[in-house]
This record gives sequence, C-alpha cells and structure tokens, in this order.
Amino acid sequence: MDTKKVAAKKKLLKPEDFTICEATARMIEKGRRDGVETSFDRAANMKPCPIGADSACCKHCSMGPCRLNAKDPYGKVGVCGATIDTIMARNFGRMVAAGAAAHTDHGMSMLDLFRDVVNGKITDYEIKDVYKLEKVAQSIGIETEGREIKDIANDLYDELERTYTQVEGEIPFVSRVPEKTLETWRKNGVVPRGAMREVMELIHRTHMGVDQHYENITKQCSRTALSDGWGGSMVATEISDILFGTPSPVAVDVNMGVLKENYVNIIVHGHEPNMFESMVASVNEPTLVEAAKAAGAEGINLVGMCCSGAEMMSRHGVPHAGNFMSTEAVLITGAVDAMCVDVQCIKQGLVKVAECYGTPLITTNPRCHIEGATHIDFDDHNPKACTDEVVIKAISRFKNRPAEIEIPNIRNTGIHGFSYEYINYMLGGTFRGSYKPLNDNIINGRIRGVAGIVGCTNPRVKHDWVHVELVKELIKNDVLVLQTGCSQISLAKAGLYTPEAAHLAGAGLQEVCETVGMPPCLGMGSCVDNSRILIAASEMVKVGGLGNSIAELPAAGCAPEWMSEKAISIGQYFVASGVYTVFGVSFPIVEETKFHKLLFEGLEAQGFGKWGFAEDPYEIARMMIAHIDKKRKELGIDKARERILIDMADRRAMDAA
Ligand code: SF4
Ligand code: MSK
Repeated sequence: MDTKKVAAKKKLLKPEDFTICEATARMIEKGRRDGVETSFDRAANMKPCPIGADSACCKHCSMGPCRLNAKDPYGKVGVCGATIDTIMARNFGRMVAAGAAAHTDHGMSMLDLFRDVVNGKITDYEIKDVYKLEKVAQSIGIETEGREIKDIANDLYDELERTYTQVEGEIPFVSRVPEKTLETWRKNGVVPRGAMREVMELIHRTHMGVDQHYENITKQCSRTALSDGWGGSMVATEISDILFGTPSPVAVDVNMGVLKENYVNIIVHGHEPNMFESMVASVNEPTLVEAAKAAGAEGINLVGMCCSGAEMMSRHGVPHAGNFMSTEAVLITGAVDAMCVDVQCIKQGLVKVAECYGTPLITTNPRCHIEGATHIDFDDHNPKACTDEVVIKAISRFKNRPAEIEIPNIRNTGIHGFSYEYINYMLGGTFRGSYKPLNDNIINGRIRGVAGIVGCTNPRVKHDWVHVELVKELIKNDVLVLQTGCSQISLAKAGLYTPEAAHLAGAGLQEVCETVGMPPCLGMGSCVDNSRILIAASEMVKVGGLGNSIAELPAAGCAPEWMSEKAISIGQYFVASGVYTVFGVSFPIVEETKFHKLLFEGLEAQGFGKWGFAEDPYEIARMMIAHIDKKRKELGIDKARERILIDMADRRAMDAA
C-alpha cells in the first residue's frame, strides 16, 4: 500500500488525537510508514450511520428495511406499522440476546470441559481449587461434608447444567441474589430460566409481528440478561476458578514492552482460558524450548491480550500486551511470532496486519474461523496438539523475522487478581474473612461508594482516555473502583494498579488503601468476570448496614468506551440487578421516546436500577457520584460519622458482640 496515496485520499488524524496509549500511538505511526491501516484509521474515515446509531431502522423483514426519523420519532411508522419504540426495543433486545449468547456459550464450554475432567475423559486439566469447588457447591445447596470430591463435582455439574437448559423454574445461582432484589425480579416476572430458553424466546419475540410492546420486550431483555450475569457468565467464572485456580494478587507487567526482542513472542487473544492454559504448558515443553533456542532465540515469551489475557494475568501473572484497541497495533511491532485467537472481539482486520509482518494469525475455536487466517482446531481432549503446533509455527516465523522490528519499551507493573474471595480475605483476614470492613468504611464515610468501571475500548472515542479520566475522578472523590476487561488494562497502563496510586485518591479512600496496602482500583479479571462484581454487591447487602437490596447500595457502574453487544447484555443485567449503569460513546436509542424513558427512569421506579448516558468522563463521574450520594442520603449515612478512636476494651466488646 502506498502511504502517501493513503494519506492524500484519507483523513489521517495524529495518533495522539485518538489514543493516550503511547505504545499504540507509536505503532500506528510505524504502521502508516509501513502502509498499514488500522481500525483507528477506518473509524476516522467511516462516519457511523446516523439512523443506525439512533436505532431508528428495522430490517427484520423484506417489507423493509424501514427507516424512521429520529428528529420526529412519532411522525412515521414502519411498513408493518411498527412504532419507533417497538423498533428500538427489538433492536436492543437482539443486542442483549447476542451478548448473553456469547457469554453463556463460553460458560457452557467451560462446563463441558469440567464434566469431562470430572469423569476422566479429559486428563490435561484437573480441579485446581477444591476449596472453591466446595464453596460453590454449598452456595447452591449441595451437601459437601464427608463426601468425595468427584461426587460433589458430579452434583455440581448436574445442577449448573440447568443454568443453560432449564425449561421452567429458577436457575441455581438465584440462591445468591439478595432476598429483596429477588422479590423485585419475581414481582416483575424476570427471574431467569435456562439461558437457552431465554435467548431463544427473546429472538422469537423480536421477530416481525410478535412482541410489539416495548415494555414487554424490555422485560424479556432483563430476564435474558440476568440469565447471562447470574447464569452463564457466573458459571464461566466459577468453573474457570475451580479448574484453573482462583485469582489472588500478583504483580504483572502490562503494555507492549512485555514483548522481548530476542525471544519467540506468542500472543494469545480472546476469551476462553482453556486454550491459554494449554499454551502455558506448550511454551514450557522442554523440546519446544530447545527448538526455540536452536532457532537462535533465548526462549519463548508468552503474552496475553484482551480478556483471556486479563484472566491469565490475574491467575498466573502472565504479562499482558494491551486491550482491544491495541491488538492490531501490537502486530506492527513486527516482534509477534504468532497470534493465537479463540472467540469474541477478534477483529477481522488483524488478518491484513498480520500478513504485512509475516505473523501467523491462528484461529483455534470451531466457532471462529477468519478468512485468510490459519485454522488449527483446539480440542480439549488433546489440547497440546493445537498449542504445540502454534509454538512450532512461531519458532519458524522467528527464524524468518523481518529485519526491522520495533518494540515500544513501555511496561507498567501493577497488582492484579482481586477476586471476590481475595477481597473477603484482604479485608477480614483468614479467620474473619468478611466484607464488613468495606461496609463499615462506606458507612463511616471514608469510602463514599463503589463503582464498577468495565468494558471495551472503542476508536470512536480517545482510546483509554475516557476510562482513565473517569477512574481518576472517582477515586479522587473517595469512590472505590472495581474493574474488569479492557478497562482494567487501560488503568494498568496509566499506572493506577499500584498501592502508591493511592495518593491520587481522596483522603478517606487513601487511608483505607494505605491501611490494607491495596491500589485504589481493584482488577477482577475479564468481561465474563463481571459476575464477581455481582457477587461482591450481594455480599455487601448480606453483610448489612447498606440496605436490603443491590438497588439500595451506594454504588454505580459504567462502560465508558463500550463497543460490543456483550456490553449491552452486561449493562442490562446490572440495571436489572439494581445498579445505576452509565454508558459512554453513544447509546442506541432516540431520546424523548417512551422506550428511552423506560430505560432511563421507568425501570428504577419498578425497583430495578436504571441506565444513564454521557460522553464526557467528568460528566459521567458527576452523574455516578450524585447517584452514590443520593443512595447515601436514603440510607441515612450522608453525613460521615464522627471518627472515634477506640481502645482495647472497646475492641474486645465489639469482638464479643
Ligand atoms: Fe419494516 Fe416492520 Fe419489516 Fe421492520 S418488521 S422491516 S418495521 S415492515
Ligand atoms: S475483550 S467485550 S473489548 S471488554 Fe472482553 Fe474487551 Fe469489551 Fe471485548
């Protein structure tokens, strides 16, 4: 590609205009010199369709596609008579269905793997966390006392399978939902059945000529999203912990500087941890390490990206090269000897970039082939057949690397791996693990509230910037931040995952961070691990003092740079669980319509949370803090309690109580 011609024809923004990630910016510049285009360039040259952005069009049948007018939303209806509210609710519903299907299919794959590990058909993996196995089993009423691990595991499989297949009745993890939140769900008829049923019903209801009442469609959106958050996603997280280990804090390097010039560099990018786990075994295989050395390398360097990268970073301290919007840029370094992907958030554009640098791009999951990429099928029953072959391909590419490689020498070390369980231990210790100290610090006002800042990065906004500014603003105002997914990587690159970053927090949060020795934001893993935030929220309710439902907590959520349908499903399950959830970038809806009013106000009146939207990070922070303050006031804890110094006698009296 002739760079000058590209520049002449297309609008080329300066990289620093669309990303604050220095490594990504440098690679975009190098890419332009090399004649390589990325999604940043394509976004700058392709305006979003304004009708689609408002969700004011429908192509559900061949009488259309029908376009309505967002400026006069009730001036026109579709050929079938569908109103703007029906059209928007159906489009929204299909996003929820797709997002929920992605997470639940991932969760079901983990459960399939678990079943075959337990029954001995798969021997390359094992149950690593027996303690967690027992805890999860107990949480859904399975007897564990004096029983064989295998028997408990078999019962757990049978129970959790219902998360997907259950035709009638409530799914198992509903037992973890605070009673009052569950009452709201029951009253509104949104307690989820199995995810297969919910997704199927939502797709059916959004078909031409079926559900044409936006309120009724929204109910099924909630029910389907809840089958993801408290169902498919939660199973994915819990089973992955049982099989591969529950995360606990670990120091990890993040950013493109984790690539090593003299090593065979292999990147794994995607969402399911099983292939990545097998890759860890392959890169440590002595014969392959020897082969890499024979090829002139010092060894093999395994690095993660995106969400499976976030999981492996949290569980095993595997270094992480960057989030979704850096996946093309990292290939431009020329230093990647193989990129191996599985499912979700894999840009098709990677094929061309990989081709330019002679990097093998390898798809591994039968659900995800990409035209132009090499496919090596990954089979849990013989996982190393695939991952060994990837390593061999990477070694061969190392031998034929392009002369010029450029690795931005930027690494940000931080502490990751704050699972729900570790937070419990960190705050309360081994014998008194509890969320009570967190609740106490919220009640006494040191911590103002809790925010879940999650989700993707998106070239329609300045990459990483919205995440970073928002989180800085929140911690400055004493809001403790829990994170997952690509957002966690944005903040890690900004240096906020060190205990020293506590100096950016307000005085109260700073004091708590310094006492416990924790960073002001806590990374909980991948986007499927948002279920950890739900469990933490439930625990805060159960511990007491902050109301009886999740909706009463001084808490809020946000995906400030979201892009995927999974994010919409996540947003809807947080809203349906009671959380005020603000999205940035854009929101697929026409304002001043009945559907808009329902999502942004009406759901809260029904006892759920509600949606919010703003592009500006400071405005988002203001909205979230205002909500947290409103909840504090409703709980009667709006005036920080006077701090009383207690002596040993007081402490003994408290312990006795
Ligand atoms: Fe148009 Fe109705 Fe068909 Fe949608 S379902 S394309 S609104 S006619
Ligand atoms: S990978 S869904 S860009 S968080 Fe989970 Fe990142 Fe969003 Fe994909």
